[in-house]
Amino acid sequence: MCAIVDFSHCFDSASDSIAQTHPRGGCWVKLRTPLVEIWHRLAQGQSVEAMPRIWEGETPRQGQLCCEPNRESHRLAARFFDVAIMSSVAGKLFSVIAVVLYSACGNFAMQGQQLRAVGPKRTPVYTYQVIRTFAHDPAAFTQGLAYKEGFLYEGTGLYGGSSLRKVKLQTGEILQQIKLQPSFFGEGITILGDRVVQLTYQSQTGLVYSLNDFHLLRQFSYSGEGWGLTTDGHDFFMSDGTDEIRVLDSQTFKEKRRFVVRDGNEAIDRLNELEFVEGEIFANVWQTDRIARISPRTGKVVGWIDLSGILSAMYRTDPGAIPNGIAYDPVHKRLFVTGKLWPRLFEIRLVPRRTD
Ligand SMILES: [Ca+2]
Repeated sequence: MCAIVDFSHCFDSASDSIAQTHPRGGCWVKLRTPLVEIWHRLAQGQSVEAMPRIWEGETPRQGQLCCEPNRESHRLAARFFDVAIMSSVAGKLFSVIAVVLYSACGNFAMQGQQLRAVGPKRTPVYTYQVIRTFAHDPAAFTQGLAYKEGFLYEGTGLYGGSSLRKVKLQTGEILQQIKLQPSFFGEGITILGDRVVQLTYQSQTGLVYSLNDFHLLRQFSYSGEGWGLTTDGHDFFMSDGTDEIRVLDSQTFKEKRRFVVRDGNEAIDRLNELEFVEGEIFANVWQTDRIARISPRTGKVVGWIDLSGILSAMYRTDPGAIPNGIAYDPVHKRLFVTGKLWPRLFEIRLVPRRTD
């Protein structure tokens, strides 16, 4: 039977470790469906197994459910709705919904066996082990990161502050740098052969440089916004802030195809910085601590990486200081991650998360 439990003591916006500190080991679940729609579905007796997705460690917001992993099945059993909204004036309306939700919750719980039978298989979640840390320019608004032969290449954003850099991995020293013209907001970068390619946010302009001296070789155009960029050695793969990834011809920069990124039935949008890693595309998801591991063939999310807590909260006072930067050294199989305005860059090893 479902019960309302007050988790409000867990609400700590300064903490990234709610899931870890919660005495019952709960996890926060973000709903991709509006609360009212959930209510309708529950009222109609529909199952809700496809709605929750785990965002462990996130501070709960209005419209979220707090769930606990079912120890027997590792699936989710509904326990609670967001008590935060109950304390707000606007929460009065939601309180009414919540009562219905509470009533329906028992129904949900009774459907548990059915949900276990028909629910989607949970996508594997990985956490990380830090192998080494390196210095990173805390003023770099990182939008693109790549590695080649001992050096990092980094694209930074903001109007008037965008750049392309060559960085010494061991020290973070900027060895070479060009500034973009003030009308360009730099975005993702990638390296193919002797060229560096950099996207711009809303200027619909791509920039192609010589890797050796950052001499601008040419520009190209695309529709929509430019976010992340990577390559499999043949084509370019580009994100634009939506749930789609475009595949561009590496010579003409014309779009060859595009695909939607989905975790089960859920489209994953806000795909940001990209990196090809051992045949998969790793993608930062904007304003989260998560990296999606994506099949470039199907668009299917084959895993999640949770970077929660990798950078101490004391360095993340700026709301823009989110994870955004993935680079891979295929020779030594080293994975590097950093973020906007982060003073550290991390070499990490992925560790499957225990689901007990
Ligand atoms: Ca990258």
